[in-house]
Amino acid sequence: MSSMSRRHLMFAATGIAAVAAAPRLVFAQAAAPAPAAAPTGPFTLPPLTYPTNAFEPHIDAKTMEIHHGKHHAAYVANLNNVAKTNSQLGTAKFEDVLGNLNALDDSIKFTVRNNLGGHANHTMFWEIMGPNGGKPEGEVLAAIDRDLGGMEKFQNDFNAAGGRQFGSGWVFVTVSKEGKLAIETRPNQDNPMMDGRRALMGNDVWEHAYYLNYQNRRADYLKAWWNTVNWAKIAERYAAAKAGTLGA
Ligand code: MN3
Repeated sequence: MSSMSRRHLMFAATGIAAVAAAPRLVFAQAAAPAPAAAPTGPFTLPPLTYPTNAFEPHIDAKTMEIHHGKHHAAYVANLNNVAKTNSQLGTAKFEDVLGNLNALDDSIKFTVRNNLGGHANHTMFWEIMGPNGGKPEGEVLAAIDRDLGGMEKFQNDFNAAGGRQFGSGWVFVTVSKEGKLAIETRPNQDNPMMDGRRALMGNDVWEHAYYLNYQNRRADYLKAWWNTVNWAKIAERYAAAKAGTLGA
């Protein structure tokens, strides 16, 4: 990275005047894939708490290996690259950065949006999946019945929303501090935190999440994915949302 673009890499919030109108070339460089040797830094890839074949036949081991070990790892590596010259980024909470992207210098906004969004989304994604995930119970089940029309309608609506998402993106269930649930979709690696909301759970509908096994059959993947959901973890996240402590 040139010293010129390095000078662009600073938070506007530091009080140093942001450089206006960073050239598009800087955006393109910043969005490049991770280098072969991933840099170390404050961001780390959370390890999976289950083996990569835990969800077969619904999600194959190879997809899990590539999705976690390559795609998510690339977001982490890209963040560590940005953090070399923006150390504040490494210690900030997901929600404080993603909820305030306009505070970032233009030269890093695009990279942070995509890669911190991707890191947050995938951290949530691995967390809310698990083998023998059970069924929704208690407060979560009551909220699904109250806000989403019951489990069958919820799953149908969630799958339909994920199927409609054009191109790459996510389908989420958001949760308010009052515990109210809603389905929403987001393009690319955007996250509800960007609008001050929280994701209770979500499914990745990027082709990299399913293409090896399902090719163009996203609807089949969306249906099968429910077999991987860890409802005990979602209950924990629901409680955290109501306590105001739910991050990514
Ligand atoms: Mn993904």
